[in-house]
Parts: sequence; C-alpha cells; structure tokens
Amino acid sequence: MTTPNKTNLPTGQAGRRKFISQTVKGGLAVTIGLSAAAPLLQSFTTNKNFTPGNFTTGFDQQPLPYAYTALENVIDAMTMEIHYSKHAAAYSKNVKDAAAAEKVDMTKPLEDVLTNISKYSAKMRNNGGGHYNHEMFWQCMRPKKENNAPTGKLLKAIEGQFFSFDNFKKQFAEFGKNRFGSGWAWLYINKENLITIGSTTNQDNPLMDIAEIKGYPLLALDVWEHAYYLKYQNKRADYIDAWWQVVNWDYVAERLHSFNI
Ligand code: MN3
Repeated sequence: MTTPNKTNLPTGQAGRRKFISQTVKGGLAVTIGLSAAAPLLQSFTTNKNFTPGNFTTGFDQQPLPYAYTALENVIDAMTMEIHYSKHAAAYSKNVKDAAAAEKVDMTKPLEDVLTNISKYSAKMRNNGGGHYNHEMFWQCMRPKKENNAPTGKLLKAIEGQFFSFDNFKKQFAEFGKNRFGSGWAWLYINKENLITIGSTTNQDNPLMDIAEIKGYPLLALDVWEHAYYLKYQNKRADYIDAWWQVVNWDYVAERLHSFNI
C-alpha cells in the first residue's frame, strides 16, 4: 500500500479495524458496514491484473454535457464558460500539437499515452493530463441534487474503505484542500485493487506512470484556482463543500462497473 498509509487511511482488514476502533464509539454500525462491504472488497483483491476500464478518451474536446448555467449556485456560469472554452480547450489544442510533433497515433486512446507518459515531453504530460482530467471532470458533474450520494456497490465500496460516506467526503476534501498550489483530488482504484483517495499536482493523474499516486480514476475534482476563484475567491474549502451537490455518482458508478466490479 502506498498512498493511504501516508495519510493515515486504513488499509486492509486489520487497518480498517484499527481505524474503526480509534474513531467510532458505537459497535453495531461498524459490524453492518464491514459485513456489507466484504464481498465487494474480495472482488477487488482477486482482480490481480490492473487494467484501465472501458472508458477511453480521444484528443478532441467533447461537448460539455450540460449548459454553462446548469451548475449555478455551486459553480457559476462564467466560471464554467471560461473553464471549458478557454482553459480546457487549450489543453486539447496543445495535446494535439504535442501528439503531432511526437508522432502519436491520435486514433488511439489518450490513455495509451498517459500510462507511458515518462516517454513523452513535458508538454505532453501537462496538456495530455489537462485534457484527460477536464474531459473526465465535466462528466463527474451534473445539475444539483438534494441529498446527492452514491448507491449500490459504489456506496458499499466507499463504506468498506472509509467507514461511511460522510467520512469519505471529509477525507477526500482534505486532499483537495491540502494540495499545495494547483492540482486534483481523486477517488481511484489503486494497484492493490482497493478504492482509495489521493491528490496529484498540476495536471498529473493516477493513470500516469510518473504520478505520485497510481491507479484507475473514478472521480476527479479540479482544485486549480481557475475552477472556483470567481465565486469562492481564496475559499477553496467552501468550493469543495458545495461541490458534493453536483457530483454525478451515476457516472462514477459506471466507471467502477467498467472495471468489472
Ligand atoms: Mn481546470
């Protein structure tokens, strides 16, 4: 285990038990949470060959799946418009320039480049990551829903690793808040086939062979200032707290299921 240990997250059954014994007073909820999660965790650990799921990303920017105004009250329309049509569009243009210069076959998935990014230029790393991360980020959101939360296997997996959805949100938010400078927070499946959380710097992501954390991303949160500054100014924590209302848990679940789980 790499990332979770660095951040005092529980890992494995022993780690989870220790974590739970340290943090939870009542025993009944713990027993229910663990037994419900056990079959799913077993399927992670028996999946020995880590491979990306069925979602692939091209080099062109795809249409935003909703209007610029769709996330209002959480992310304002002007932020969305500038973010999508300026920042993210530039990553797509620049990764295509880099791919042309470095003779990359752009009919193949961008993931093929990202998983071998150490063989390419810094321009490819920054813009390939930037393009991939934003294409995923737009899909990870949808118009605001009350009591927005994951269900089914995804919820069980989260509860299995983080004890509760609320605790998961708290710890995920910490990664976003504590990422110094610019970067991303992630929910991802690590190489031990466990769902976990972490963050990356700049436009790196867990697919990259040189990233601080490695695995298959399920949920992406952009914590660059351009993602929130117009509405939230320096208050990144407020942006993250509000963001949970617009997370598209159905999409996150689809990514999890594409991993044959
Ligand atoms: Mn951004």
